[in-house]
Amino acid sequence: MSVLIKNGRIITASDDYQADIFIDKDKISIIGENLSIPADKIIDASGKYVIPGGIDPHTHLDMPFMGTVSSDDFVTGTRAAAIGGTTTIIDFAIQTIGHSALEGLEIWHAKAEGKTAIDYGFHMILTDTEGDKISELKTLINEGVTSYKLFMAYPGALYMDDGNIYRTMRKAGEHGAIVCMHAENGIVIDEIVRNAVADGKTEPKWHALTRPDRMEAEAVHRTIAIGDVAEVPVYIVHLTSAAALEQVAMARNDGQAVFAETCPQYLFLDHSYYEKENFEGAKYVMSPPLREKWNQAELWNGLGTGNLQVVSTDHCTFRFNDQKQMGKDLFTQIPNGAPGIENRMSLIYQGGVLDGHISLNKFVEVTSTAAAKIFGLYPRKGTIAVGSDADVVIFNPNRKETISVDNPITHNMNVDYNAYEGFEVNGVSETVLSRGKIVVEDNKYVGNEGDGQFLKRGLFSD
Ligand code: DUC
Ligand code: ZN
Ligand code: ZN
Repeated sequence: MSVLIKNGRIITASDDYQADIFIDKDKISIIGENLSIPADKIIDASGKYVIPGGIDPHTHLDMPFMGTVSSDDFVTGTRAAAIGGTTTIIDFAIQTIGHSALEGLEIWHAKAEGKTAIDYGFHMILTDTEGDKISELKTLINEGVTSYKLFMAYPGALYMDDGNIYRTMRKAGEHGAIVCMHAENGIVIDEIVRNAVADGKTEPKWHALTRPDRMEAEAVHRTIAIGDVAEVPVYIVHLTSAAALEQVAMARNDGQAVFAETCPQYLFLDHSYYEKENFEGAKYVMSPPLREKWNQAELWNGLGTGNLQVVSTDHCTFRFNDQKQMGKDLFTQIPNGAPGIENRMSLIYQGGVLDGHISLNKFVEVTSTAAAKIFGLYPRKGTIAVGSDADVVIFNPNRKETISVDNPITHNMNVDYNAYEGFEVNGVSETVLSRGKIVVEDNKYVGNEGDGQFLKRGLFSD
């Protein structure tokens, strides 16, 4: 199959120019002006942007968590991602405590293989690296799993203490890998939660009120300090607050290899959502929680200045009508997570570019290129260049949509609410190619289960 994309405006993290693209099988083969090459399919991209497919390096599909399983699996989640203009995800495989990480990886391969609409990689959530288990890091790297997520939150579940964090970081650093951190002080938070519950505070808003931003900033600081001593690059996932961002900015100023992502929910939603009536605040129960609105300007500024490099989603869906209801009587039982995989590109274009916070090039950088570079996928993914995978999005900047669970152009996720219900976006991914195959055409999914392939990723140090 060959595809010729004509008359588009090509935007990468560094360039902005008018040209045609010839795709031969799965790669970008020629980029030039006025190409007239016979092709199986010709797409007219006049008046549209031609951008690298989005990369969402933080998703939780088909994940067992808090007594249930996230409702989007690798079929529905990656299909929705494709419709929204994302052509690569990096999901999180989990090591169960007491078990081998390789066993966990095998389980996640079985969940995803032959199911996905787009390419995918895995980070590994490590919960236990004691004794011989630490040597599994080398095997994971050989398997193309070159980044690890550790948790300072969720004691008794995913939590790892500082000693284990240091040992794991040290080994990852020796191998040239990168460590991602869920940075919230779970020990202190659990104490605050116990006090709140004892005082009869049960509604969803107490989820947020028991997880102060100071406990995020403290954990970010600790991650950076331990990472420095362990000599490993660190990546703070789902950073939410100005206080936490300040810690990242200071470390980057000092020249330390520290990176961070934020997510649309922290850029667009805020603490007031927890006040919604009829238990609707539960839709926004996620960790870390939504913050006071004033933090949003600081996060946009962080993306603009480069102290934040990536916008991911932490897509982790639980239906409102049954799964979120598990916490009807007590906020600690509400499964943590919210949807976003399908709406990220349009939201960041609207809130970032059109509302004047970031340039078009920066939009491409934070939604695609930076994640490819940090997580060992560049230049195969994350740019439009000869030899790169033909993961290409034709993005219409003049198309207006209202995000809604009832709008099939904005909601194909397997969850019964949209966190951005009623938000207007001017700018939509219309046609999406994944390794040269058209998987979305005029906003309709036209691909097949299993089009996506597992990506063995390179090392950060490379
Ligand atoms: N936070 C969430 O809200 N859900 C999944 C895991 C996490 O860290
Ligand atoms: Zn997390
Ligand atoms: Zn997460």
